[in-house]
Amino acid sequence: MKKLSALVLATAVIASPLWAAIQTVNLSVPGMYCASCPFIVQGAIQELPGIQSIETDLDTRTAVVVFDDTLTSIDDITFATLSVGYESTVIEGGS
Ligand SMILES: [Cu+2]
Repeated sequence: MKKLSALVLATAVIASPLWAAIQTVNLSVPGMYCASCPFIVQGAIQELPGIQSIETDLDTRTAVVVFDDTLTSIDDITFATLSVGYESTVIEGGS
């Protein structure tokens, strides 16, 4: 088990420069209702590794996150928003 995780880690380190991909995800964050909500959501996402940019929009209650998918996943991002009290879901049809 220890040997396997070391191998996986080594593979990930070697592989990242080759397959590093910058992805954009559009999220619906219906729980944002006041001016400070977007900042709380942004702050939570910002803690994750590989985040390139975050744009939140209170009017449409959405967040557009640009991230390095070798460092962070969409699941990580939605978990981060949930951890500060905002459920978020991927908007279908987003880039
Ligand atoms: Cu608020």
